Amino acid sequence: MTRQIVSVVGGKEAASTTTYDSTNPADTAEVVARVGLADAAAFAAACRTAKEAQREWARTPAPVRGRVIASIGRLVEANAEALARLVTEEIGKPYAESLGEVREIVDTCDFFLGEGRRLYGQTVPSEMPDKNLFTFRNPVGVAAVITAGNFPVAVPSWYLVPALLCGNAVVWKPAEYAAASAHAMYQLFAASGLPEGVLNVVFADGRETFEGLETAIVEGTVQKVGFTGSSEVGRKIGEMCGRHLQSPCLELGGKNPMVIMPDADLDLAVEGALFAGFGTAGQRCTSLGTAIVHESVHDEFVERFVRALAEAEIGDPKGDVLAGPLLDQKFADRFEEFLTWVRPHHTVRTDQGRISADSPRGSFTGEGGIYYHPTIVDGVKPGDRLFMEETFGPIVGVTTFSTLDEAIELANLPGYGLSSSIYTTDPRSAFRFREGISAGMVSVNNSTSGAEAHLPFGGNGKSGNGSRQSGMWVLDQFTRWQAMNWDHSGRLQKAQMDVAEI
Ligand code: UN1
Repeated sequence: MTRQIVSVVGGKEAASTTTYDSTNPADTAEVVARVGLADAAAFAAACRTAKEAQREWARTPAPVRGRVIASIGRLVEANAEALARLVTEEIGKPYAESLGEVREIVDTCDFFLGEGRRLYGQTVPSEMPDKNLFTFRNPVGVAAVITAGNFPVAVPSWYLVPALLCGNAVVWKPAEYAAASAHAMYQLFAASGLPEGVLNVVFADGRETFEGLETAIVEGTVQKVGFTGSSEVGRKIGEMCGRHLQSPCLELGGKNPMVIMPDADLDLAVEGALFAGFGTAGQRCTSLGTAIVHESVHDEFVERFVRALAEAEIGDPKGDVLAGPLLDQKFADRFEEFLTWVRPHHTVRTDQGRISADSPRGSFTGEGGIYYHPTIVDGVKPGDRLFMEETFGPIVGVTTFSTLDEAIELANLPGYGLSSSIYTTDPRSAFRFREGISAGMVSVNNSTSGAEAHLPFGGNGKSGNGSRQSGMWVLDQFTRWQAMNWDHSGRLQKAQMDVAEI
């Protein structure tokens, strides 16, 4: 029976105005959930509810909030397989990756449960005697969190867990096409002892969300926006927040380069390129965009890469495959449009990923599932669309370079700056690359994707506004520093004016 799900605000099911069917991309005839969508007014109302609940939650001692985070982690862990199965069913992510994604929620909880006993402020020396200076981290208030569906549970947890730990309330708007996974995750969070209204989940389309969000910001209920999604929408959110003097946390697209040096272990590089380019059907924000290969190893690399891809299994995500279908038809439409542009411009070296027996599809479009042949496009040039734009699909460009400086310039050219990678056995090349690359994340002899949950995650340029998620760095997104001075001299001491002569 099809699940019926609706928004949950203040612990109660909230009204919807329209419905959306979230389908299984491996078999689009299967409706995974019928989702009630709320309108802009309902979104704004949810933010008011969150604001009410936030006051008490902020007064709950941080170590107690940490214990709630601990119990979220335990509950997610106990339900990991069921949640991973649902993720696979709803967005077509291979089961092993879905399980890894659920693991990432647990890792995030593990990290932040202890932060409840730290959340350190500082004591700072004063210019004057008999005066003490302190700093405190205060919660921002209500965070509106808007997330994509390619990581329907792990990436949301990067926002939800630290935001809640820091004493904020959250209104979470997940992607509609991943609504069932989001709803299941919400239920686990809600069952872990969070007071009602502290975490709310609202399903709504992009337009209603945007309108409701602006209302909430104007009304003063939302103080922080967290957004993971396309650079295009991120720019709109950034502009809107900027109008109201807010700085959002933006995690946007990527055109992540992989530089392959002449001294690289080529088999390792091929393995990394295969996973980074075609794992998750190329739909990670950290997926490989262009392999930038030294001219002396280009032919050998391409030959091995093409062979490895031809041997890879693409098919039923419940099985042991490199990739399943695309997430949702809207990404397939965009990807299709991209392929139409690519075909007349390039030699497509292969479109033959092996479609496994379980896979209902073998062609570019079609009935059944939204499966696409993965494609390697050799000979992309700086300035080409394929070189410059994020595709969010299973396609990787290859180009060549002769010096490392040239490779770094090519790697930075598209203007994104999320992840990057270099394959080399020379530490000097690795460190020179790290220094020159604009990306927030650099891998050496590893894939562009697969960041660990306690390092700063985020990008520059078209990949974000420099904000960082994960680890201790995200605390600066969900708290604001407050400075306090306490003068116990019994007289008015004036900073800058009462300082002893030097
Ligand atoms: C994303 O696609 O938005 O580093 C995040 C990685 C994952 C997260 C990707 N841990 O590939």
